[in-house]
Amino acid sequence: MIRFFTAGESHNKAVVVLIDGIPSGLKLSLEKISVELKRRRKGYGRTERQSFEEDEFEILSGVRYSETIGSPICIKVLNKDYREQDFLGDKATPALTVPRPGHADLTGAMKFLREDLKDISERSSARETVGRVVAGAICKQLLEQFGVRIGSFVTKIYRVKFDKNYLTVDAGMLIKYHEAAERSSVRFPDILKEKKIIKLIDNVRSNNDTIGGEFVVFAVNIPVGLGSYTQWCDRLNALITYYLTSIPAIKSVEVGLGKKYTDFCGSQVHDEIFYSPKKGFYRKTNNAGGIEGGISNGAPVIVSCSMKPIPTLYKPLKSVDIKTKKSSLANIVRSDICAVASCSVVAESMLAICLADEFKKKFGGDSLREMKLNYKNYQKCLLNF
Ligand code: EPS
Repeated sequence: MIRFFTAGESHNKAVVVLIDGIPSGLKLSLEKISVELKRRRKGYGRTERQSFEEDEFEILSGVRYSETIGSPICIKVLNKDYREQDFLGDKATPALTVPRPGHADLTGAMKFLREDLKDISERSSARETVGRVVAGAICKQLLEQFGVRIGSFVTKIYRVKFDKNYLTVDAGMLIKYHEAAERSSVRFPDILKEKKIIKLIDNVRSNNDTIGGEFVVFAVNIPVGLGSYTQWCDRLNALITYYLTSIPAIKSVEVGLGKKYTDFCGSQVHDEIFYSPKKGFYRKTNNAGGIEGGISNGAPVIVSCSMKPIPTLYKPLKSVDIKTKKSSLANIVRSDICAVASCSVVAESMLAICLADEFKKKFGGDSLREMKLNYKNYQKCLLNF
């Protein structure tokens, strides 16, 4: 099993991630981890925090001479915006007492019985996702060993939409959209709409508001057989949805055609099955998003996520002071205007972690060598199916 936990607050010394279950013998590229962290920081509409954070990281355990050894991997990512006065010595900064609607401030303070909302916001901040991106970068490297590639592209920012059909069996097409997104400052694959989106973000910024959007995250070269229908908690669609909705601000996840399935009759939407001795069983369409009966069917796994507008607003909403109980405007703190681009990178990481765990369950093994042998054997079984 591959599991991970993060620890750390947004302005404390560091965010730490502990990843357990990565098999031994995986050569780790630190450069690839840095690249993923850099991708997370990018995106037009983010705050100055992302321009000065360097996400310098240090491996504390589980790796020797750049190779995993099977023990838990612990990695620390430094916060350049460390605010010592908020964490050490006697309380030096005034308490924040007016919760932001839509954020964890009020529910968190009531749950943990805290009087300073910073106790909540410091940990519930999306800064925590740097830890997920580090874990995801390692899982991506594990999946690469099996030819799996993960990518994403933004499909909607506020009301500007990417209108091409992305539900395809053509891995090359998905990678093309991903690569176009990589060249865009908002990770939007239709370059003709980029200027419009930038203008939109500028307008929203001048109105002191925020906007959300949608993005697609996908994985290609996934073998048949990950996940299972035999137990509710093993269904691959359920697991992927769980991993992705755990990302702050994600409000919905749709597999394949998602809620659009309801616009059609069954005969119009189910992906018909074909066979050729060369390809084996295959489909020409991919409305299922690569998953049938809770099991991967060999087509690209395609999932769409929606992200709400960030609730930290320069135009604060009505709220109530938790100390005085008087009506008040929410606390104003630094905020992103639009973070959909970064969120898509975090989603790639979460999908990578989920799929790496499924690979481990299906192909087992404490070492990469063992895992590869099991993978090859299963491919042989399928040839004779
Ligand atoms: C974030 C860091 C945070 C926020 C943002 C995401 O930094 P700071 O609070 O210093 O500005 O910019 O957090 C949120 C959007 C949120 O709602 O918590 C990051 O590194 O991603």
